[in-house]
Amino acid sequence: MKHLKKPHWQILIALIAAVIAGAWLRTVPTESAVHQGFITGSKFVGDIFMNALKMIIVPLVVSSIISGIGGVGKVEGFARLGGKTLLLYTLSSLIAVCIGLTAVNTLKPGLEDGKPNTTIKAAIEQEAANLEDAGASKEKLERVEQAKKDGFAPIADIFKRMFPPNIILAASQGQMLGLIVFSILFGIAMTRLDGSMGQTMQHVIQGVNDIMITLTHWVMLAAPIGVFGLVTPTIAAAGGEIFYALGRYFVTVLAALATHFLVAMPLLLLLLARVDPVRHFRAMRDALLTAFSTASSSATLPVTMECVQENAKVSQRVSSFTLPLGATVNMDGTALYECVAVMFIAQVLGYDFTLATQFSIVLLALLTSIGVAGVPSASLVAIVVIMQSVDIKGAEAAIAVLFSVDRLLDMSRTAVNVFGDSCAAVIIGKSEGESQILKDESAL
Ligand code: DAS
Repeated sequence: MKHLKKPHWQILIALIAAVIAGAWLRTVPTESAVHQGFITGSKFVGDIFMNALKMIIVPLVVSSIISGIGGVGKVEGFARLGGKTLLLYTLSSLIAVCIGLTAVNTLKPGLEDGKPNTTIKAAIEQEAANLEDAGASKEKLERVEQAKKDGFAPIADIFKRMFPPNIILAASQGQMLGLIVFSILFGIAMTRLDGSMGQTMQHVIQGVNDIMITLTHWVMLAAPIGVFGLVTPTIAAAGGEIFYALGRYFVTVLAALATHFLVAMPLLLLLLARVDPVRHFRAMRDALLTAFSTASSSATLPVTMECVQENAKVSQRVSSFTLPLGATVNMDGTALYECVAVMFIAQVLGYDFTLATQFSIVLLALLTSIGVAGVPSASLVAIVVIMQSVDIKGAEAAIAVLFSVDRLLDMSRTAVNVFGDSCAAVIIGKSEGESQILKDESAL
């Protein structure tokens, strides 16, 4: 029973319970009081858990980056860290997109006997026909528009977001990039304080960070209940018919994500960090389960930082820089997903893309994944941008169809996003000579 003390076992049991409860709810009439009560209660609990995670993000990330950079000290050390991080993020995302492109060209989920899948084509045309109707697709389009506002920023905006005019507003809007840049600049300036003032500031900031880590532990105590509340409504709502038609698409995305998660990233860990990938999977269990349950890299960030620092033993100096940046701009699972989704829709609508067009989709998936926010379903908007860039007509209608089965895929790709960030932290930590990484068996 000692295992049950470890959060990941409790979260795993909560996930299984949520799947069972969700499946049972699908047999209960949706208008019944039982169904309504159960869903309302689950969403209430799930929202509170998500809010509690989000509540600690800003003070944790800001204090962690500032005190982490205080530890780096010299600017050149920091420039080296930054260069390695960006190089590694680009490499891992590129590998992910290539895996996605290979999978969608091999499995061809958008084709049936070599021809465009008529069921899905009809669903997209139906959505397109509904566009002027105030019905379902309008509401879905509004969700896409909302996601555009919250979840995706074109590349040009990325650089503008790095220097927000109001840092408090950026914090309140969860604009992590501006916060990260501000924290880095603040940390570097703090290292220039002389003598006792500099040390006092470093102690204060480190103290705030330690307090925030304690709060993260407290929030994670509620993880099993929160996870149950988040996942049950998802399982209960998952529509059957559209799932069947999109089955091969679903399998293609999951197969590609699994390849990146179980093959590509472990290989990078072995080749670049010479660490045992199994030990890293064990270290990251809580964060992976939280990412899967919340479908939000940002909300999971406090848990990711806790797992990387306390289980994998990567220094705060490295993890406090690489992880918040990764949760914002490094999304391997998302980049892979965008590539598969765009190619899938192109297959369904009968487009036959040349290698050059497919290469541009790879590049666009890589670049747009930088702008995707770490919130649920944020990448759907990036997919619209890519489709419009390669002249696929009816992108919004296609998204509205994908939206209906997106949640479970979003949960999966978010877990891959978080795992990719954690692998980068380990690889960079090892390259910085941190020999204690993944050595402490008791922490796994
Ligand atoms: N859900 C997003 C995240 O939090 C990723 C996505 O929408 O693709 O990472």
